Amino acid sequence: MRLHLLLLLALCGAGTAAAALSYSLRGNWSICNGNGSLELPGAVPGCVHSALFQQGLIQDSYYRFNDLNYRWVSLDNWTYSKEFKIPFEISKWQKVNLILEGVDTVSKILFNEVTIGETDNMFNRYSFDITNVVRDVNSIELRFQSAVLYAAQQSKAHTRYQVPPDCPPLVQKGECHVNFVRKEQCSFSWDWGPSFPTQGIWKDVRIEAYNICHLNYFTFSPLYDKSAQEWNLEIESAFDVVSSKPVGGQVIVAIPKLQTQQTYNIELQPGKRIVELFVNISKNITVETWWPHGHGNQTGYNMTILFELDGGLNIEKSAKVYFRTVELVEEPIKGSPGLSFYFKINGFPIFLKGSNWIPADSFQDRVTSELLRLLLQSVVDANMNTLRVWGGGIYERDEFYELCDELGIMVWQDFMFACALYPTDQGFLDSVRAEVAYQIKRLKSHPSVIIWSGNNENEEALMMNWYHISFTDRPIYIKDYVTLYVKNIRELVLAGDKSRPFITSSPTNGAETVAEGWVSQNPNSNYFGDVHFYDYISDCWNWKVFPKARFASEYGYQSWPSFSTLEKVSSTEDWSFNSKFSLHRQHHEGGNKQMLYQAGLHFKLPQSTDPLRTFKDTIYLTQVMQAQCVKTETEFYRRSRSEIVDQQGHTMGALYWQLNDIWQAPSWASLADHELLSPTNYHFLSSLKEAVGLCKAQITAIISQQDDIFVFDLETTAVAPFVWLDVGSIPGRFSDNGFLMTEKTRTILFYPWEPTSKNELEQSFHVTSLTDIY
Ligand code: BMA
Repeated sequence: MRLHLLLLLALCGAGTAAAALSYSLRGNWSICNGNGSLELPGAVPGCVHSALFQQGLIQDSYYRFNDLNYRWVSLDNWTYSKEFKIPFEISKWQKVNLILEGVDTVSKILFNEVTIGETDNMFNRYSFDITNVVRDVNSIELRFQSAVLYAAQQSKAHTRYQVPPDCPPLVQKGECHVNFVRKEQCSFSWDWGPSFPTQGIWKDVRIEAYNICHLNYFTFSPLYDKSAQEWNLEIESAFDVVSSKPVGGQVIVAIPKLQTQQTYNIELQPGKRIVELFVNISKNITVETWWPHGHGNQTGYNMTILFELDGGLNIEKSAKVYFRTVELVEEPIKGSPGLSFYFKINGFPIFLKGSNWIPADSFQDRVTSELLRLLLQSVVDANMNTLRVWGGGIYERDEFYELCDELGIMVWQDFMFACALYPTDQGFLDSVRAEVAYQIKRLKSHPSVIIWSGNNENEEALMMNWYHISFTDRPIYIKDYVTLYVKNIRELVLAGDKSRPFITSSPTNGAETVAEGWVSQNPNSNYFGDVHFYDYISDCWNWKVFPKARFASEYGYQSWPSFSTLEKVSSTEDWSFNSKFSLHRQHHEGGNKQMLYQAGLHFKLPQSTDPLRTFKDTIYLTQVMQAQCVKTETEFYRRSRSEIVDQQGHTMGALYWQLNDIWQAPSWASLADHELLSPTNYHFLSSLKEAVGLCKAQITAIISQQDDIFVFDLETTAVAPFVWLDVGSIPGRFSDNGFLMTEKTRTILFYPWEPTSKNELEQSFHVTSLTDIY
C-alpha cells in the first residue's frame, strides 16, 4: 500500500515533534448503491458514474441516449466507504480534523460508525473535528442521498409559496428543482447540456492532526493607496489554537524582489484566531503591475510568510503576489443618457473581449490539467482577454485561476446561481453564506478575477416575469432576491474583499439597478450595465439588429459539432439532421430549425443525394453560419466602442456565448478564431447563395513536420469560402480554420495536443469548403 503521508509542517525547532501531520484519503474507496446490489471500487476524487464506467458496468455516459439510460445512477443513494490505518500514532495529537475539499453533494458522514456531520453544498469545504472518534485503524462512510431526490424533498417542504422554475423545459430532458440544492446547476440539464447529477467525493479528502496550533488558511489582497501612491498587502491568516495557553511569536513576511521584509509580533489566544497583517511596499521600489493579455506582462512576485511560534513551531507558506487595480466605471456619457459600464485596469480603460466559460465536462474527474491548459491557451491565442465563469456551473479549481493569472485572462466570476429564483430559508442561507465566504477567501488573491457577480439572469427572470408570477406576489420574490444577493452575498463580498467590484446579477443595470432597489424594470437596458442578447429570427448579417449596449456579456448562435466529434458518440442510424439522436441532443427548443433558417438566409442548403454527405454538409453549414453571425455581431460591438449613435454606444465588452462544450451536442460553443496579429478581414457584398462564379475548389495539402508542429501547405484550384480543415479525432488546433481562401496557396500550422505522426494526419485529413455544397 502506498503511504499517503505528508509532513505538513516539518520546520520544527530541534528536539520538537512536527506540529502537524496530514494523511491523504485519496485513492481507492468502496462504493455501493442503496440496496447493496452493486458494490464496486471507485476513485476519490471522482464520482459514481466514473467508477461504474471504469468497472465496465456502464458504457460511456455520453454515448447516444445514455444520459437517459443512466438516469438510475443519480436517482440511487450511494455510499462511499473506506477502512484505513493511520501510519502515525494518532493519540499523540491534540486535535484531529477530517477535511473534505469538495463533496458532491448531500451526504451524512460516519467515522468509526459515529455520525460526525452532514454536507449539502458541493461548493463548500468541510472540516469535521474527529479528535474523539479517531483511532489507529478507522472506517469512514459517506452516505449520499440522491441530489435529485433531495431537491424534490426540499422543494416540497417549502410550502409557503412556489420557487420557480419547478422543472427545466421538456426538451432538456432534465431533473427538477435544481434551485433547491447547492450543486452545479447545469448538472440537472441545460439548453446545451445533459442531465448528469453526479454523486461522489469530487475533491481532495484528508486527515489533519496537530498540536499547539494550526494554520487553517491564509489569503491576501494587494491594495493600492491612491492618496499615498503606494501598494500595501493585506494578509489574513486563520489559526486554530489548541494549546491551553496563548501562543506567541513572530511573523516574517518577505518579498525579496521588492526588497520587502517585515516582522510582526503576534500572540494567539486559545481558540479560532484570525491574524491580520498589513505589509507596506516602499514607494521607492518600482512595482510591476499585472496586465491582461495584450496589454502588458503578467509580472508576479514570490512571497514567503513565516510564523515562528513558541516552542520552536515554525509554519511557512509561499505564494505569488500580483499587483493590479480594477475599477468598474459607471459615469455619465456625453450625448447618451444613462451611465458607462467599463473596467479600468491599473487606471487604463480596457475593452473586455472574450467568451463565457462553462464546466469542461459533466464529470469533473475527467477534466485534466492538460485540457484546462489547452482551452485557456486557446483563449489567449485567439486574442481574447476575458472569460466569464458563468453562474450555472462551478467555481473552477485553483489551477484554472492560476493559469488565468499566468496567461493574463481576466475572469468575470459569477456566484453559482442561474436562470431561477431561489429559496431563502435559514438552512439554505447558512449553506450559501459558508460557500460564499469560502470562495472569496480561496479566490481573492488572484489578479485575474476582476469582478464578482451575484448570479446569471435572475434579476431579468424576476423583472421580465419569466415564471408568470402574479403582480401581487412579486414583492415576496423581490424580497427573497434582495435577501440572497444583497443582504447576504454582497455583504460577505464587501466584508471579505476590497480588491474588486461586485454587481448583483448579469445582465444588470449596475448603479441604476441599485437606485431602483436592486431590481431594475429592464435589467437588459442599453444605457446601463451589461446585456445578454439572443435573436435567432433576425438576419445576423444585418448589424442593425444588435443592441448598441455598454457591455455585451452574452450573445451567440448555435451550431452542430463536427462530424468527427459526433461520430464517437453515435451510430450509423443517427447520422441525419432529423434522426432521433439529432433531436435528442438538441436541448434548445426549435434549435435545429433556427440554425437552418439562419443559414438559409445567406447560403444554399445542402442538397446531396447521399444522406451522409447531406448530414456532414449541414453540420458544416451550421458552423459557417455561426462563425459568420458571431463575427458580424462581435465586430459590431468592437465598432461601438468609440461611437455614440442615436444616443447609444460606448460598448466596452463583448463576451460571446460560449467558449467550450460540456458534451458532444449542438450548442453555442466555438473554439475557432483567427490569426494572432492584425487578422485579414473581409466583407461579403451579397449573400453567398447569390454569389456568381463560385466553382468547385479542389483543395490539396502537403503535410510536413517541423519539431512538434505540422505544416499544411494548401493549394486550391478556385476561390474557396469557409475552408474547413479536419483531422478526425486527432486532438489539436489549427493556426487558422474556416477561412476564405482567395490565394492559390496558403500555409496553416497544426498544433497536436497528443503525439501524432505525418502518416496519421494524412490518413485522417479531410477538407471542406462551401464550394463542395454549391
Ligand atoms: C443564456 C445563458 C445560458 C444559456 C444561453 C443560451 O441564458 O446564461 O443560460 O445557455 O443563454 O441560451
